[in-house]
Amino acid sequence: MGTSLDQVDDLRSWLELVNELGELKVVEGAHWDLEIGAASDVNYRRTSPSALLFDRVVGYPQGARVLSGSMSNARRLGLTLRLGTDLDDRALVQALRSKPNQWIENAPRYRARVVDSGPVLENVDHADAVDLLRFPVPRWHEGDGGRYIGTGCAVFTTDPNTGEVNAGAYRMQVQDDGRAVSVNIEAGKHGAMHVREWFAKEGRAPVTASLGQDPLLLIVAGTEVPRDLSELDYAGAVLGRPVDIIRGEVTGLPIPATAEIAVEGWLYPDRKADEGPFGEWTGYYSGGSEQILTMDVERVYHRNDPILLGAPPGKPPHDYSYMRSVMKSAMIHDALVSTGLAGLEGVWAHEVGGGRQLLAVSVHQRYAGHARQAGHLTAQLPAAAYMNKLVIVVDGDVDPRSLNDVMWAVCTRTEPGRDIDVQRYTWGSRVDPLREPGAPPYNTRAVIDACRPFERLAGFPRVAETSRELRDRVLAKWPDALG
Ligand SMILES: Cc1cc2nc3c(=O)[nH]c(=O)nc-3n(C[C@H](O)[C@H](O)[C@H](O)COP(=O)(O)O)c2cc1C
Ligand SMILES: [Mn+2]
Repeated sequence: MGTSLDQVDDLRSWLELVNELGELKVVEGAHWDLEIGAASDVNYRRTSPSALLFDRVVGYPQGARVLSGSMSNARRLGLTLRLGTDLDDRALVQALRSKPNQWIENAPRYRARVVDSGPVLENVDHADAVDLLRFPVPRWHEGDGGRYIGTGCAVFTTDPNTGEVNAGAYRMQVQDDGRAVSVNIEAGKHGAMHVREWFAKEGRAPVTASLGQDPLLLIVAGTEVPRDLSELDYAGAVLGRPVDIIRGEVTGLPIPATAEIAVEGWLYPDRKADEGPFGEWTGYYSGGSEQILTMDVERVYHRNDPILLGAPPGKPPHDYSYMRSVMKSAMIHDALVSTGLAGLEGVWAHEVGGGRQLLAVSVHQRYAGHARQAGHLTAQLPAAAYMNKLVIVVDGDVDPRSLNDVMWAVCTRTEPGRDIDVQRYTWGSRVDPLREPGAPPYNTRAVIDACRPFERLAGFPRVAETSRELRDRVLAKWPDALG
């Protein structure tokens, strides 16, 4: 007993702490084919889901494990971000205020540290011995076209000119009976730019990927960190100490020294395989099946009894929708403050929109045009632009985190003929279920002004709700009936 937060330096110590806090459930005897995925999905829909650790997976030895739901509540997300072990929703959002900006600023002081060895080197398989299906790789959703070993993963690439390292969470499907793996990087993502630059310069692109690690590395890899910054250094800033890495034998690219499982190889422009369909974060099998860059795995590194970190998306809430909401909300809030926008009360990136499609921004209106400015700025912030669909601007008296209150504001303060602006040819995605097959991934988006008209602020009808004082008085009077 008694793992402390600053002792957490890999997935094992993370699991120990999470277990001590009563936040972990072990599930034995599940099948890799759909049962791990379905049990995980049922779990996400509970209030405050536990983390699930699958052991004794059918057909696999005890110890070969899969973890899901790692960060599906405030307490585990808060501890993963090293903010504390007892945070609830509100306290987590409070604790995160201005943190993303600080982490960006501090990252250069915590550059990843190269070490000679680490637990990930306990087992090293060379090309001819590679078999990714030696791990209990799930087929997560019923419509999936294969087994995905990379969901909660961090894929490492470099800039061929500067050597700058990027880490992105890009899904990886097992190919060729376990000898190869496809890496699905959407256009516009940093990893895609690196790969393109390597192809142009050297005709191939080196890649390493960690498939189980401290979930902090999944957060930083899966979140839009600015381009000129390595996510490893950003993670170092969160930790307050550098991340230890080893260098891959074949490519020299980084691998977290305490990773559970890692792979290494080269991508070639013409080495592709059929990938997908896969249940996406939009809640659809919307990407279909396409030819995707695939790497023949040169090395597999893994710890003894390795743990695969699963983070499958799907119809929200899904594995990382809560993490996405909290991180996006904090980063967009910070970015909006950085624009100099006045009167910002709060931002929330709602889970129903996968943390991207539906953003609510609350402002105290100071001048005519302020509300629209807040909305249009938000819709195009680098932290928010990808796949946004709706930005709803509400007054400072409306809680942006309450879908009920936000939609009440839309119902009562939006005049649709006047208050909905549409932006066209904006940054969409291949996985948008509305995209016509073959069409470029643009989308359109609406900025919904759900604020009282500025010129009517003073005279707008009063809200008919119980005041805080009166509420507290009746709560104190009848605690049993109302508390
Ligand atoms: C669990 C998880 C899975 C993801 N899967 C993909 C994916 O398959 N392809 C993709 O382009 N982005 C995916 N993303 C989103 C990217 O990881 C995210 O946009 C990240 O910012 C990319 O890193 P980059 O900004 O350095 O490119 C995923 C995110 C998470 C958290
Ligand atoms: Mn990046």
